[in-house]
Amino acid sequence: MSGSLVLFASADGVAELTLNRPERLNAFTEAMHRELAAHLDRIEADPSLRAVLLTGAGRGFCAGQDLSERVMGEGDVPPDLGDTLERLYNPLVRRIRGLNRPVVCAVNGVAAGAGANLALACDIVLAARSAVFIQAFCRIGLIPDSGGTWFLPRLVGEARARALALLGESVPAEQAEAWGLIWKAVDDDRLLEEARSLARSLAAGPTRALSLIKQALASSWDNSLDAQLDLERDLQREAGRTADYREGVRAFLQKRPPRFEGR
Ligand code: T3D
Repeated sequence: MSGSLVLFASADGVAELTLNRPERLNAFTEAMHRELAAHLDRIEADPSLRAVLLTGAGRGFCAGQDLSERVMGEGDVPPDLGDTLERLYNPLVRRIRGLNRPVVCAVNGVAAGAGANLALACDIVLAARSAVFIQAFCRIGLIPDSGGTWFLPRLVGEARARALALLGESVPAEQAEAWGLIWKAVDDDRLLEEARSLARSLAAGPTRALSLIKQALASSWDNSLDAQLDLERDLQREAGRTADYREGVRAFLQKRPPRFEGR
């Protein structure tokens, strides 16, 4: 492991990133954003890292923006939060959504504010049964950011999205699973093991097809059925030209597990 505010480790094709300010429930500082961005640069540049696992150190996953960086005295000019979203949070969410390999999130404890929405930006979210998700923004006079107003209605529907955003109540992991906010709630002591095993199996998958799947799903919300059918045609054409597709068909016919190489 290296780094300090975000730990990086890799094994079996999986890059594991651990937000590491446990005494502040891994709340984001600018420095932590910078470290996370540098790790994502490194992952993007290394094709042998075929899946990413994101988690948090200690009892929380991430409590969103570190509010001690936002203290204002009477008469101070308020910080430009549009600027911090533009420079830090929005690029992070865009990178995770657009990363050409799957991202698994293991929510080990409370995920609040931008921390909750960072988790929702990942492709597959597992959460410890003791974890909770909080759209904490309205508690401090803000609106859900980092994609919250986009993810919530799409994942849980309009009625729940409105209540979650307007009330800022805690949603326990099992409720989050039942509502479709996340993939699965798992026993606390099994979380990392299950998330690692899932990430390893994704890392051994047909990486280019998995990336094309992400691309297709990302476009589906804005496309008509006609446009989406056209996109599926184009992306499937691309998938059909990969070595992994060739291997997948051969393995099926030879009744053996496929050995995908991510190309
Ligand atoms: O600003 C911009 O650039 C715009 C972008 C904004 C994005 C955002 O994320 S805005 C939302 C910011 N986050 C919050 O409002 C959540 C604040 N935290 C909480 O509400 C609670 O801590 C939790 C509900 C997450 C957890 O509660 P609990 O009781 O389990 O823990 P705690 O005792 O509140 O927190 C433990 C420690 O972490 C505590 O420090 P202490 O007293 O032990 O020295 C607490 O102050 C610290 N902590 C928790 N969250 C933050 C934090 N310190 C700084 N910033 C935090 N966000």
